[in-house]
Amino acid sequence: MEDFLSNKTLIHALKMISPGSPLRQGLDNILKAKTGGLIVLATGEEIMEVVDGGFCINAEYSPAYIYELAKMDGAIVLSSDTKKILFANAQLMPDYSIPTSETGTRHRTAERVARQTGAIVIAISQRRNIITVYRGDKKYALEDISKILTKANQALQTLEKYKSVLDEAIINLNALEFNDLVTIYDVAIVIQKIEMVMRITNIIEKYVIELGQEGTLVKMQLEELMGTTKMDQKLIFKDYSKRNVEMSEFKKKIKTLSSEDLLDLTNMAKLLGHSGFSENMDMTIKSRGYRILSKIHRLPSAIIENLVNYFDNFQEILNASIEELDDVEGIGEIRATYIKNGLIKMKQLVLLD
Ligand code: 3AT
Ligand code: 3AT
Ligand code: MN
Repeated sequence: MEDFLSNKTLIHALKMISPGSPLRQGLDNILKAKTGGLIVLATGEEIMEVVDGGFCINAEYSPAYIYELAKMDGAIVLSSDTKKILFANAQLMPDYSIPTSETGTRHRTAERVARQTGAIVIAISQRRNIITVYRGDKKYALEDISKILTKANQALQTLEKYKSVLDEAIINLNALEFNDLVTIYDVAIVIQKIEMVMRITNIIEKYVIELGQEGTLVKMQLEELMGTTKMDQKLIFKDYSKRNVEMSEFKKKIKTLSSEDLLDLTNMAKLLGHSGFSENMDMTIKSRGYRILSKIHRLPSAIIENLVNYFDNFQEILNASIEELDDVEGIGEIRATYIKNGLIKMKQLVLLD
């Protein structure tokens, strides 16, 4: 069931019924009243092919109305934006040849209607106290908010650990870059740690969606912990990848690595376009300078681009005189001095770390 996490359409459904939404309030009312319920979000006219009988309600949606209507047998049909109650006490008649793994008639019907129409269908079990969401051939049983919160907080703790390991690796990379001592190995470590942080972040983002309003704190902590990680990934890629590798390709491939393959640093080197032979991992490599230059306050990215293209690598930029910097397009004497001083100051700070 957990594979819903990779399913965009189900994520959209979960957003609609996340805590705080009017629909969720209605579902919680029905859950408490123990009447059970079967709710369909009508995608369009085609949903009417499986709806038979019932009352045409055509009223504004409210959590109280839907609770009253759930006392009746049958299904409730809502508009796809959940703003209107279209029908109640309706009989759903999906194609009975569609397979279903459920047992009770309510849940069998829900699964079949979802498969047949692609609509979001929600079954609230009368006795088992569970809300199940169906869409296409995916289904997901909503978990208790407190359980998800616990999981989210555990994941945040893991993220915190990963992030502090990443921070150390980046501090180390800073020092190596200023001293011209970077090896492919050092870059690979940072790339690996960033990916580990990204993976746990993705998990927490899914929890945040499911938590809705209850997830505000988790979301804030997540953003705080993530900091500039996404940007760092992009800049490190620009600093060290071979010219023939695209960032989009790199991102696609690193996401699909198994957790074992992620542990092998030679794979990180390969993803950047390097040979990845283990005997080459200690070879020194030069940064282009994007990442460090972007730390100079208010230096426009167009200027960074010109600098990187004019000089061969970051060491040359670092060692360039003000006059040499002045020769770069878009850089006059004032800006050249500003860049030079910025780099000197950063070098002092980095060597203190
Ligand atoms: P009550 O008057 O409420 O007992 P009803 O005609 O309103 O009967 P419900 O929709 O409440 O019927 O369904 C009650 C149960 O009957 C639910 C389900 O276990 C069983 N049931 C309904 N339709 C079928 C069916 N086609 N095949 C097997 N069991 C069915
Ligand atoms: P519970 O977990 O018992 O709530 P269930 O899947 O076991 O659900 P039941 O057979 O007990 O389902 O049926 C419960 C009610 O579900 C009966 C009826 O009000 C509604 N229901 C079942 N099938 C349909 C259908 N095809 N269309 C509309 N409502 C239905
Ligand atoms: Mn039942």
